[in-house]
Amino acid sequence: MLSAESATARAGRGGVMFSFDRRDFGPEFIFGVATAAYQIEGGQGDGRGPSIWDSFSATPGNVHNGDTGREACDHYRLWPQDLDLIRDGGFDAYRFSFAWPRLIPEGTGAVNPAGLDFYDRLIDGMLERGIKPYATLYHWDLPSALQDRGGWMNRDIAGWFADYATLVAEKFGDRLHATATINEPWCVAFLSHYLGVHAPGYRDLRAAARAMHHVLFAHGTAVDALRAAGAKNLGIVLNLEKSEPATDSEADRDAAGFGDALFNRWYLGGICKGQYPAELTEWLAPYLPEDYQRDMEVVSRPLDWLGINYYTRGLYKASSQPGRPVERVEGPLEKTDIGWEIYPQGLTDLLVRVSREYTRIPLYVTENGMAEVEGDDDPRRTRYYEDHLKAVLAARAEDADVRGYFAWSLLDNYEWAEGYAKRFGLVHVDYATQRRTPKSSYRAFQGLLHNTR
Ligand code: IFM
Repeated sequence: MLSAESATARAGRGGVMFSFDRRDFGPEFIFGVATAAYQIEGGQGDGRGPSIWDSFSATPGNVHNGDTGREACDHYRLWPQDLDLIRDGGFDAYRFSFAWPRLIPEGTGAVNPAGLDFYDRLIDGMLERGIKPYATLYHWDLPSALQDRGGWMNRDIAGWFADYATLVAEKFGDRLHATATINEPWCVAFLSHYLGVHAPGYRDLRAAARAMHHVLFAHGTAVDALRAAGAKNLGIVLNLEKSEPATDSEADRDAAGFGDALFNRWYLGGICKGQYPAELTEWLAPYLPEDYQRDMEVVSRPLDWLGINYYTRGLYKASSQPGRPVERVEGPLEKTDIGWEIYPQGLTDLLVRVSREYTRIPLYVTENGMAEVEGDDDPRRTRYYEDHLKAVLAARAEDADVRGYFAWSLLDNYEWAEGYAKRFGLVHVDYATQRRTPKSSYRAFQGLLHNTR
């Protein structure tokens, strides 16, 4: 292991550098960056259909400052320079998402040729630069026409999603290194249908219960469709949080257990074991789709890898409000600019837990990163990455089979309900000019990865 001093000398640049060496992760370990279509693409003409985020963000009060993804980072036009940044940073892989409404504007039926052309160019551009494409089919931009038909609340979404998956596999499958079905099903279901924070903005337990099941049923159905069309290396990306009690009281420990079921075990249990946690099936019993159990074999289709997005922990206390099972409380640890506690140990704990209790398929950290105040010099972000990459090494030392790590995000981008106010990028984006400026955290990765691909 190199000292911080020698790593800095090796990179020959100023700023905070990583204290470890790429070789500590082994020759096969994948380093990548991640983004998502709605957060960076813009380019909403050219045959792209409307998505739920277009109307949700156009509705006053939903998004900070009324920001929308209309232009975002203009990646639709500027993708060549963005791929150059990935290559020049020394990254092996790029995790991106397809926009369903760009490929199939109404969600089902007619395909948009300009959408096919865009992703053709983008994927070929990655391959030309020696970057492995890691694709996600769904990162939250549901075609509005499907929301009109009930979206994730309608069981038919499994068929709509499978048809879309087939199109992607047929057009691009032979060039994709890996494909994930869904990004962060907890956000698709609970955050968007119970907490109302993301599109479509429901606050309704029945809507949430249905979405919680249908999103996983659609995932399994898409896995079947992708495999039937010859796609390889399939997975799903879960956002997991380490659940901890606010105090050592029995009530708070129970609350943390319930929070864990809601955030983690519903998805891990469904996908890896074909079983949802009993406390949730009891709580949601009046609202879950009838006979949901018949779908569990599809929900738990074998996968080739599992992606884990990790940002922080969840701290829980027993709820004082009737009908509300638990409450989250603010913790005392140092926080990022979006208010999330910085807790690298939680990443080690989750990776070890998943590999001991749920699955031995390869794990990837498919997102990790922090929001930081605007600026090109971001030593706190470099330290965040340093501590979380060490957490990955610690998990590997405990036999968790972690094969790769993707930083969120390549660029500052549209942070959903927070609009453009929260910046997660390794590269600064001036939204007025679309000028990209690498931050010192990007340079730290460059120092780590340069000339080692
Ligand atoms: O920006 C999001 C991303 O779309 C999904 N995972 C969490 C990130 C930060 O909030």
